[in-house]
Amino acid sequence: MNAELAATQALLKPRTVAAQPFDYPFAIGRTALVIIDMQRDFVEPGGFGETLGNDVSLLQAIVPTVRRVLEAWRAVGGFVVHTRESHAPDLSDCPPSKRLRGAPSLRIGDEGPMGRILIAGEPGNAIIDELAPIAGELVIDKPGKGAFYATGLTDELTARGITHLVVMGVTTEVCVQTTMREANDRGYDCLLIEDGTESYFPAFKEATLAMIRAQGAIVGWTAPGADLIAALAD
Ligand code: C5J
Repeated sequence: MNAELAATQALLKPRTVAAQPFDYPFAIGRTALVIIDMQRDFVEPGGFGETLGNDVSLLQAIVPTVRRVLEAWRAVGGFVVHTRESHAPDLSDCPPSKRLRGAPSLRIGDEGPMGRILIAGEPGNAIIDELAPIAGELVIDKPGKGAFYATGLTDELTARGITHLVVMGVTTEVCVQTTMREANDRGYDCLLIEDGTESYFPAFKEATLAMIRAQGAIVGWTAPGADLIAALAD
């Protein structure tokens, strides 16, 4: 068998992850790894999240796992999508309903410790260095919490024949959960990596994991990152 044929067969080989509420079937070549909003302003000390009084060490703790899964996924030639919660500098894509809620002391578009909050191109809006996108990976700037709303994500996935999403990132109950629900309604089978997602509120993370896999995977599946990596080595 020539090398090209062997690589194609590996990408299309049926695999399973030991997941909850039952095994998650997937093929690497039909699956995108989607990393939600691992941005400096949410994750790093001194950013937007910490300024609002959140303990960012909770979010920082998942970075090694997210990186391990990302590196394993890159090593097998899987497709990667990174998202950033990000608005245009003139805020034309930020409805007042979004801007006016939250902490009145620091709103989207205000000058924060790492530049204007959630504005494209500002230092705090960047993905953290440890998880920086590389050539060939897709970066989606999203004005909503979900990665499908007002973005080209559906077209990008359809063009690549993607039917399954493996999801990591922050925060579990906001942008991660919203993206999984949007994806589920669009027909994607989604697996959430349990130790590759985090919330500023641990109880919200646990509740989200339980909601996702309830009622026979009503939104999707959950599994530890090590179990996905084991499935890639099969
Ligand atoms: C995300 C947020 N990324 N919590 N945003 O979850 O506002």
